[in-house]
Amino acid sequence: MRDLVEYATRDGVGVITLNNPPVNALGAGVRQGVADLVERARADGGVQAIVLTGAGRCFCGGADIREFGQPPIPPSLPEVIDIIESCPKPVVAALHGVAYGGGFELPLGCHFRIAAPSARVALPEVTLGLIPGAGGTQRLPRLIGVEATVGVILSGKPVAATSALSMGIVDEIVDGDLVDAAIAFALACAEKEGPPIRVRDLEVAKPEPGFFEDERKKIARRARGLIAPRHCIESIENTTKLPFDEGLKKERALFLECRESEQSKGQRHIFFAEREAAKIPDVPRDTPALAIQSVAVIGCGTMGAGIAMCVADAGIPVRILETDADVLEKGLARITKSCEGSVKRGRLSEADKDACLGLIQGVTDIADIKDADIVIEAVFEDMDLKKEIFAKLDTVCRPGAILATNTSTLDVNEIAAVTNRAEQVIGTHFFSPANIMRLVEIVRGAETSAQTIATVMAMARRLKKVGVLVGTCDGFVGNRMYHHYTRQAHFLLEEGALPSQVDKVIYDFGFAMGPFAVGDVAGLDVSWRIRQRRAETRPADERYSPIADRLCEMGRFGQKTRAGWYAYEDGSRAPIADAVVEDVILGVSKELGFDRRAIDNDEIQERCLYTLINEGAKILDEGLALRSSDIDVIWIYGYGFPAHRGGPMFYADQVGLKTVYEALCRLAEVHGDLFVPSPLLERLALEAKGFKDL
Ligand code: 3H9
Repeated sequence: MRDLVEYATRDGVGVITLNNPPVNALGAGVRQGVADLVERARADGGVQAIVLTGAGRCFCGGADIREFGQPPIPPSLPEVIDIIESCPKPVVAALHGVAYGGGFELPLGCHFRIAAPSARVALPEVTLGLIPGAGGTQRLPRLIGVEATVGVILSGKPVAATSALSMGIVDEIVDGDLVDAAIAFALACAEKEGPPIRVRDLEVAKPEPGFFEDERKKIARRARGLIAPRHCIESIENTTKLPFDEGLKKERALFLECRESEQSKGQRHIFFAEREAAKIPDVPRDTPALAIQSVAVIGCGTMGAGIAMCVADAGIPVRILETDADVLEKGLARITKSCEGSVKRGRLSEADKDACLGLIQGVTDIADIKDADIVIEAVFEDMDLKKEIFAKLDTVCRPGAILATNTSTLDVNEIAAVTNRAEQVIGTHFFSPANIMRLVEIVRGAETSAQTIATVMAMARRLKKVGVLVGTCDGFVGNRMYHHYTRQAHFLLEEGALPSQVDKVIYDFGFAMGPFAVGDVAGLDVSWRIRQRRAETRPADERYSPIADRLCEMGRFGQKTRAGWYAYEDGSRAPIADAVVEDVILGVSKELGFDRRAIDNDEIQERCLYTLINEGAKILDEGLALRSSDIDVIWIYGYGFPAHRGGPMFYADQVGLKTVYEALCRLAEVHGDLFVPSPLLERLALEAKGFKDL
């Protein structure tokens, strides 16, 4: 059996190599291996110093997250780090690739750190609802100060080797063979007098008075309701109040509290769900993907421009086709402005902006996109228009090119049917703003080939997006569920609630905005058009709320008209409750014969979320999503479902499907068919199972 940790001696240096692919996670076997081998090197009179390094693509991706929630297996990571730190022989960590989480705390316990230029260190625990639990909050402040530590730990973002060097995190960056350099470095350290310096013994410089209070205020809104960021600050602050050992003990307690919290369970679920979404049973990982060297986007509206920007940002040349030269010019100007805005906000360097803009070319003749490897159509939601475009693309584009539609609701099969290459037609549903939002629903048509799917999934990864494969149906997974969620919100208005009350409940649940505020941002005319299209096929007896239509008929399209579900003052995005809207709502309630009543917040939350979950269950039953966790990923990355709740299906499992089922049955008795639990939900609830058991 392969050793999870390998050992060799070279020139009087014990070289300990983590060898647990793919990321050398610090599972029980690795921890035991490191502890044993440090003891072995310590006891070996022929060894003067120790090098700790990682085999493969990185030093270490941190604690093995899969072990959380399992009974603990000794030695713990803090124990292993203590063995390293108290070793009288110098221990040098040699870092390459990522050194994240526990994989960074381990080197912090070493006496020296050297790095290859590829090295990146981070403490991303907060993104998993955790605090660093193996000394990171206690050692890093001793090395770089509390201010810089707060930045590293609360952002969870990687620090590149050069910054790590200037911050004092690493002692040296080496080109050439990392282990050779580490051995030479270790031997030089061994020659120095006295025991090696331990990070734990360094003084912590006191920050300005009020520093921690300010940091707490800064995160108050962004991290509202979250345990981990507050615990991170508390633990870092402890370095200014407590001796090292006490601070470490407190850190462990805070870490364990986080680890057992529902919030961290939700965030850990999403970490794995995101990676699981890349696995498609009938599209094996080795399916050869086509090379994407050039992209064409059709339409230079908000979506087209956003898609083009993220394609160019990934270094791929992109042509945007817009037949109207004026519209094209305006679209390109918007792209330039948006890139300049990113420079101002520090998200993009001037050079990267120029490189990005240099890769975008506007064209007005369809013949100019004939050589593209993939064409992404992003014109507005009109089936006839899309069919016309795809028929033309099929004749113009080179054979083998993929034709993708950015439709958010329309039938990909119907679009594919107008081409002679249905196997190369696919949906790529980006979310707005496309250059920011991480989700792409990748919509598989009945004939879409495995190669087309593999190519588009790989392209999504290259664009730094999370691609989730879904089947074809009206609205696909996300918008189909969203429709049921917002529809419930509209019914609540008819029965007695107001937009601000519903939005507050959803905000308090953890969404950044409630459905009405979101509607105003997205533009109420967009969903109005969709409702008009659906009107022809809507069953006559289906409950339908006309409130949104009434607002649209009044020209209230949301923020862009400074009036929608709310009113907006000039230049402000702050929603203000509007008596006009209330009049419309009250009028509709009266027309429909509702006796308005006080609706409590629990009812709002249940009705909005449980109908969402119920629709998710139907989607699963129909095979339109591969797994419940894919639905969670879609909702976290596309609709702002709070990450610490793990997504709607995970949340349902946490609440208990029996509870969800019983609530839906109760609601169905009062409000009718819209709440009838899906057969899948019913079966799982009655079998005392969850979506996770599917
Ligand atoms: C921690 O350290 C707590 C400590 O403070 C205290 C402890 C006491 N565990 O992302 P990829 C798997 S908390 C288990 O596709 P990449 C991943 O699931 C941890 N598994 O590759 C995937 O499996 P599969 C703090 C892990 O090159 C495979 O590895 N650390 C772990 O794009 C490849 O992953 C973090 O938060 C793990 N820690 O990115 C870092 N990491 O092939 C989390 C990865 O079956 N990890 N896997 O789907 C990452 O950010 C990225 O995975 C990394 C590699 C950058 C490492």
